[in-house]
Amino acid sequence: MNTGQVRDWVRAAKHIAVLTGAGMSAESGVPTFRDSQTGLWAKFDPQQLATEEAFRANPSMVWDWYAHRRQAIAKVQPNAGHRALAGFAKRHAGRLTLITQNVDGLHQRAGSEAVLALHGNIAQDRWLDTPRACCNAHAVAAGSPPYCDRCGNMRRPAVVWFGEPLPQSVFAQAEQAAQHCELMLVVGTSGLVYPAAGLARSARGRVAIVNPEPTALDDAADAVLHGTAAKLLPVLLED
Ligand code: BJW
Repeated sequence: MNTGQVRDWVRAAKHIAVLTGAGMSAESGVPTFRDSQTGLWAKFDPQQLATEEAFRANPSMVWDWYAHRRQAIAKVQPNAGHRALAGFAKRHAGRLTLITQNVDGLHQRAGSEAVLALHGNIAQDRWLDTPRACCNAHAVAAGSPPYCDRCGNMRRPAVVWFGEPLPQSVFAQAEQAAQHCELMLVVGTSGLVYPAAGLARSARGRVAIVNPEPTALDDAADAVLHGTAAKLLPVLLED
């Protein structure tokens, strides 16, 4: 299947859902998770970093890892793929629903609105334990991580770790978009993490994958385009 065919599907579809993953931001300089040489987890076991259990066992190590990533993300810029998605949505109001697993905020910085961020936002924090009356912004003591100076409740990154539920209403909107779309573009994800990957499997319309490498979702796709997000999306989404 070639790029021209998928471009025709884009033009014909009344509603398009787009599911993005870490590869979407690779050309902005944000490392992916699972790429064997450069991925964030090439050197770490995800269960040692991206779980509540890991955070409770070693809060400063996990907090510092996120702090380092936050600083790196603040220095990068959206790429041509992020801009192509934002531009298409502006030119075609109501036709595109953007669902992302990414926590980097680059879609939003490119101008995409109403992004369905399944795995949260790395720039934000929340309380680890249900906040008590004493836990408020005035009582946060500096630390790694910061904590409530009355009860010790810690701040944690507002992202979704393994074993945690996705934000319910965000996921419900994503499911609805998958079930109503005529075309789903699946961009820059390995397709290994659920329930996000299940959205591609339950899409009502055609599914087209954009990825330089094979993915775990290729068997569910009507088209697999082997190329990068920043190169292919501007071509697929041009008028
Ligand atoms: C390019 C490119 C370029 C490179 N252009 N492309 C067994 C079966 C099924 C499910 C499970 C299971 N055992 C456990 C589960 C559940 C678990 C899961 O899915 N585990 C699997 C690993 C097996 N899922 C969960 O735990 C989820 N929660 C849940 O299920 O809750 C249930 C529940 C209900 C009620 C109460 C309680 C619980 C939560 C999942 C959370 C995922 N969180 C992370 C970390 C976020 C925070 C952080 O950033 O640190 O999200 S994990 C990590 O993976 C991150 C990503 O969003 C996610 C997906 O990764 P992604 O985006 O696909 O990246 P990569 O690196 O894998 O792939 C990059 C791709 O880009 C590659 O394909 C490259 O080729 C490509 N690429 N350059 C285009 N230029």
